[in-house]
Amino acid sequence: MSDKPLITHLYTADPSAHVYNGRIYVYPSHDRETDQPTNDNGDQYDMVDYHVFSMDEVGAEVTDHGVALAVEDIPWAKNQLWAPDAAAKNGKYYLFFPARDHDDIFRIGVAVGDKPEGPFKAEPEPIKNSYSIDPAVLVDDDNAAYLYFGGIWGGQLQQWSGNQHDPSGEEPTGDVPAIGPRVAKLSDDMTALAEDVREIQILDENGERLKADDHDRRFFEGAWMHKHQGRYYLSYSTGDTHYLVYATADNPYGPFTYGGRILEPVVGWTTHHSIVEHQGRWFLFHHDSSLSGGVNHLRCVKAKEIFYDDAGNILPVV
Ligand code: FUB
Repeated sequence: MSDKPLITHLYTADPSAHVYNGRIYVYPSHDRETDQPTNDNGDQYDMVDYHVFSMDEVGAEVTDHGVALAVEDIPWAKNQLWAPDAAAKNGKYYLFFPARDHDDIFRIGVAVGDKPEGPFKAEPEPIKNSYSIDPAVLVDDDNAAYLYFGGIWGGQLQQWSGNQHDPSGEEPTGDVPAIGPRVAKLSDDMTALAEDVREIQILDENGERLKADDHDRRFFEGAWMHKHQGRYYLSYSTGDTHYLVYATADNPYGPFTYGGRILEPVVGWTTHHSIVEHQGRWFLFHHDSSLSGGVNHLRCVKAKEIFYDDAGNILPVV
């Protein structure tokens, strides 16, 4: 399978892929050149709108459906439209997205549309009690929907403990448990949380929580949830060690047990992905910075077929 970028007329990243009406839709971040400084806070990821893309299958022509949502149309958002996701339920389509609010706190918003490609109309306020970045939504087989989210460092998740905001919070170090991604069930209309936000536990092979110093395996950002043969797969980026990894559970809340690596580091600092089934084959959508010659905040979306072994382990992408 080709390793070429799927989209070359724009810089795109953080692809969330879904199949609607038999067609693959991709909801990425829209990277752009910026005067903002490059730092660990991620100021250089200075995005202002979202485009939606679609294709008949991986390798086919990609359609750019244009701007589906822009920061000026989101009353509560100030800047930094980071990694989005989409979900379909009750005949509507929902675009979930993070942005900084006017107090510079990352929150998660939702915008509603009638078609997979949008346009989407943003709710006037962020989702109440949401925080941090990188939303990913699973609509389960029983139609219950779960919002997964969170990202440390620039994504501010280390500032939230017990769902309370402490701006001085830092990533822990040592043998204490690493920070986990968050999950909450969504309301039936998909615009609110239906329960308190819970922290997800990711366990090692001995049933112990992954440690804060275990940077090769601990959660950093970019959670994605998919189901394969009835099992729940939480996959995510390890951030400063640049891996895409996964953990599995028998329910949407976990605890999840670490399973292994999916993708080794790519060109560029960030790595972020989604996993989707299309026509009986499984695909990893992800990004790297090859299109810009390695500029971290100017990325491009790619797709690769992935495979499971008989035990349900995801085989590392070669
Ligand atoms: O695209 C901005 C941020 O970079 C995303 O929210 C993170 O997951 C990382 O890919």
